[in-house]
Amino acid sequence: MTMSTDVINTVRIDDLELPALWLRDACPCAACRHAGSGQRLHSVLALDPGTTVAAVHIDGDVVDVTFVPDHTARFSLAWLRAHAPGCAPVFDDRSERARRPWVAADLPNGVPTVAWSDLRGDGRDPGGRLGALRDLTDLGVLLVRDVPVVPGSVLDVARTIGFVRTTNYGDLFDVRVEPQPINLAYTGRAIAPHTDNPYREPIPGVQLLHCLSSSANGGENVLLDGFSVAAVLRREDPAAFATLTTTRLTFRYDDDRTALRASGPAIELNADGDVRGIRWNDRSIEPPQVPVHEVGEVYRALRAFAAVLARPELHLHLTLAPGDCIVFDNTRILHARTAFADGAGARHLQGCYADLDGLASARAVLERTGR
Ligand code: OGA
Ligand code: NM2
Ligand code: ZN
Ligand code: ZN
Repeated sequence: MTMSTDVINTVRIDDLELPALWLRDACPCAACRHAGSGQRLHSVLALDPGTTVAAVHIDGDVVDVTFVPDHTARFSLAWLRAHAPGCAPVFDDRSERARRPWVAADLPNGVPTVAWSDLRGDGRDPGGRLGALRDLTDLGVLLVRDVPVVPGSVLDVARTIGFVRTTNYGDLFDVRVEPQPINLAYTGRAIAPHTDNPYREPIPGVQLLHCLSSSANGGENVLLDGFSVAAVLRREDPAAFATLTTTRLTFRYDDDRTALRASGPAIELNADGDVRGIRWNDRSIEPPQVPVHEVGEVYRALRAFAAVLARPELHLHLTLAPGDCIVFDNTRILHARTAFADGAGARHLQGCYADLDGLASARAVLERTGR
């Protein structure tokens, strides 16, 4: 089928509406886009705002478009359907809408689990790696089993899902009782549900904790889905929910060599009003810097959030054994641990951070190649 008129500003194919300027920008030819990376080879200034279409020819899945000024582009109709303006889903949507929020009862078998060899992609289950990356993305948690009980292995696990994010705590950090702790993590105290490093910008998107040895006496972990916590608050106390989405809280960490501060809402919304992130840590929150008449409501909302966090039905319990490594979305999942006292065995975890973009990329590459 060939359509030809003097000036076409918008191409219509069935229910698709494709503005000429948008089509010209999307041209995938080797003069417009670099073949290997898909990177655009010219600036937006090189796109003529007066671009129109002179002719469109459709043959099965192949759509040829001739532009004024002179250029021709060949598209796949399937690609146009998937990418047309207003039709494509947001690729990097990490909000509650694009995920699977859970409470403990939704995971009767506990945290989704993968063997270390399967996560690497050379184990017995050929679909293990993709399944694990999907679980980690959608549920926000993953337990990797049979990681060698060797210091530093946590970095190997991180490198199979992304890139290690070095911080003031190092490439990796040891979580165990220390004589001069620079963080409450390095004591035997209980730690309430929190996300790590809210005093940093950007906050590390992924956290890993690898168990090298466990204490016989306490030190159990709890995980909660912050998207579900926020949903409970939105339903039961909309005023507190609104306060926590609009109040900028400041978080702080200081030691001899370090002075970190960052601020943001405890519950972060995207432009559509969906929850996309949780920032919460009792240890590092500063007294709120808000107008005096708002102080009372902010504390009321903080208490309401903490009260939901304390609900047992949201708590997924797990006890890490040597060789277990939990991986979770640190912008969504809160983690906690009970107090412990080292006796016969001393509790020792090694942790590190990575970012969510690396995870999204690892998953997308697997989905693209089917391996
Ligand atoms: C932490 C932490 C968990 C644990 O160090 O931030 O949450 O199980 N540790 O010790
Ligand atoms: N550690 C374990 O964000 C935090 O301060 C939690 C982080 C010290 C790297 C602890
Ligand atoms: Zn082109
Ligand atoms: Zn922590």
